[in-house]
Amino acid sequence: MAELAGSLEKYGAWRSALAQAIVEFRGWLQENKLLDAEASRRIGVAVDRLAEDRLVVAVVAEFSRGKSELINAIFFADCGRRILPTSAGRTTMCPTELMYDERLAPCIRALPIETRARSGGPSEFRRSDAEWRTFPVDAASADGMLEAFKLVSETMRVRVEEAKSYGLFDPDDPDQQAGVDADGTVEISRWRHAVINFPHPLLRQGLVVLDTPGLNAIGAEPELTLSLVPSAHAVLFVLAADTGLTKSDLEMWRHVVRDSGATEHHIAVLNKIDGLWDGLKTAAEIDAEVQRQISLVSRRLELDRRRIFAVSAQKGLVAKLQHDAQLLAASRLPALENALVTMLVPAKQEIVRSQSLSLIERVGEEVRQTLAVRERGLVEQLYEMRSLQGKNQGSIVRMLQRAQGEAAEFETVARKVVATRFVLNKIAAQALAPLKRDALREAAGKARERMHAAWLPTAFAPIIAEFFDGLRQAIRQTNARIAEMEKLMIGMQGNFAQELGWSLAAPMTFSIDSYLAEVDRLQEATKLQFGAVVVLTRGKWGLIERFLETVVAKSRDIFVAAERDVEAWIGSLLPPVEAQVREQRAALLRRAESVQKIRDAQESLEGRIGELEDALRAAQEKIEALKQQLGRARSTARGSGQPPAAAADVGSAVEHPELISAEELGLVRQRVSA
Ligand SMILES: Nc1nc2c(ncn2[C@@H]2O[C@H](COP(=O)(O)OP(=O)(O)O)[C@@H](O)[C@H]2O)c(=O)[nH]1
Ligand SMILES: [Mg+2]
Repeated sequence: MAELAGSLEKYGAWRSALAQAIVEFRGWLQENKLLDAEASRRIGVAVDRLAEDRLVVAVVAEFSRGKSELINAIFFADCGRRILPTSAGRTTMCPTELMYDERLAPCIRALPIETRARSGGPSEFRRSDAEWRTFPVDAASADGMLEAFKLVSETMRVRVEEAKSYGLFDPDDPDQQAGVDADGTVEISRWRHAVINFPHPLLRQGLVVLDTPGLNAIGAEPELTLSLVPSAHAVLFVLAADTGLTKSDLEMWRHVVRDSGATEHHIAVLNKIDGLWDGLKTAAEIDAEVQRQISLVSRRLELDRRRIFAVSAQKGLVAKLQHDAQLLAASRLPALENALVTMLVPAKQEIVRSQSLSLIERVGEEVRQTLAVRERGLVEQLYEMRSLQGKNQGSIVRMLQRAQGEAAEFETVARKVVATRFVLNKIAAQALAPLKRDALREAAGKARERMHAAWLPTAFAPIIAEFFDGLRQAIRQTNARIAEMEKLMIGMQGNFAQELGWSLAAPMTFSIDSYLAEVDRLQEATKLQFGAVVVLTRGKWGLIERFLETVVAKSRDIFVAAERDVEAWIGSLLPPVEAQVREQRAALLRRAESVQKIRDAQESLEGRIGELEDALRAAQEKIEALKQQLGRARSTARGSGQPPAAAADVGSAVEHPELISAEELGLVRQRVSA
């Protein structure tokens, strides 16, 4: 689709220009020896995030509503043919992600269904390559692609017991009973999850399309409903005009889509409106019928009708393949595509923009302060040197003594930083402990044990509620430690402001409250899901266990992310202070040394003053250059500026200046009192 392609392409170009501008900024900082390890790490994270940025569209529906056809029509019509197989039967048996990771050759990676007999969801298996089967595909040939995609819909016949062990067979379900052959086997999907790596232009731009199977299959894989669908940037829920809104459609809408997140991300699609086309009806009559159906869907789904699009995916695809503009208009596909573009790109771009800007400002502010300390030091030295002009040896000696005195005083400041680091490390360990895997594993183990002991499904709800209460409590504990660290830093900075006149940027205000909200959301989803699981599985322990596992895995994801954020925040506390200490120490050293040289008549006062003037000019030029660097990065982020000049090739070999060590503390003193 030209609109989406254009929009994604622009967004992609903006992202890479921004990454380039940030890399250039880092290069400049590095060249000028203004890059500390922490800033370098933060910049690295931001650049990686820009490169890996993905936009996920999930397509959710009961089978045969036309999901695959819709994906073909919206995203892949330019392949010149139907790429995802469609048929009247249950084609898409396993959740399928279409994406492109350029580090891999075009291929299909599929997770065998047998992994369902073991614990862990697809995302856990995703991390271990060995579990996946990889099939290369010939991306250059459309036939090859179609053949390859058929692989995803492969099925196999297994004995009922085996299907049961995968949680795919319910003897109480008459439909499933009817599927059992005379030889006691049933048909199941061969694969549990598939990832198609395919170098299509849209996918290259970071689009990921998730095609999901119908309610039965989706219900058996809680990860889809708890994780993949809620994290999608757009969810298309597909209905078909010929079947209307069935009970299972409604169930799917409620449990999988509506309860999974914000309505801003949801679109309902009423597909197959070509079934209403009738040579005997006028266009107005057909439109009235379409509008009537939209109203009905809007009422039943409780969804704003502006979020409902009636289309014919099939006619849309045919129209695109045959370049038939009239048919395309009749398919009403373009209106849906426009809505998708508006929903997807601008919101995502805004988030990425504000994250990048806040990084640029933060790093810029830290460097600006370092340079300000340098400038002030040089100004003071110059002033001192100029005051020595025409003075006798006695005053020079006195000045040396003063410089030595200040260096010694400074030593106590540097010691305070080391002491603070020590205390900080201790609190940091306490802050991170509640988020550790072990703590979570223990809580999960307890919940599982209690559920086993209780056995009655009615007793499960309070146990799960307690599990979530425990998660919230852990997050609050961490927050309390975070507040302590913040206080510690503010106290230390207040000291420095008083004693040394340093103005340091206050630590970034930080809490992991957002993760509390995520726990709440997960609990809500769990509650709704759990009802369905208890009903669907009719007390089957294996399925409940799998469901619980997914809840635990999802909780772990929340905690892992929280832990990472907390670690990054802690890591950002001291480096700016340490950079100032380093800068100040260097200034004191220079100063004492130059007075010493003048005392020993190794250097003329005039020569030294000249040097200091040069150094001051250089520092001021750097401050100016920093402003320009920041301005350029900012305007690239805002999307207004020119793309940065030639990409500076900045490797990862960043010099990491050492933090202040205890040995270093004595050094200043030694050097100046020599
Ligand atoms: N008449 C009509 N049939 C469609 C349309 N979209 C899909 N179909 C048919 O519906 C059946 C199921 O489509 P498919 O995309 O495989 O559905 P899925 O199971 O939701 O992925 C196939 O036979 C398609 O040809 C449409 O817009 N109009
Ligand atoms: Mg399908």
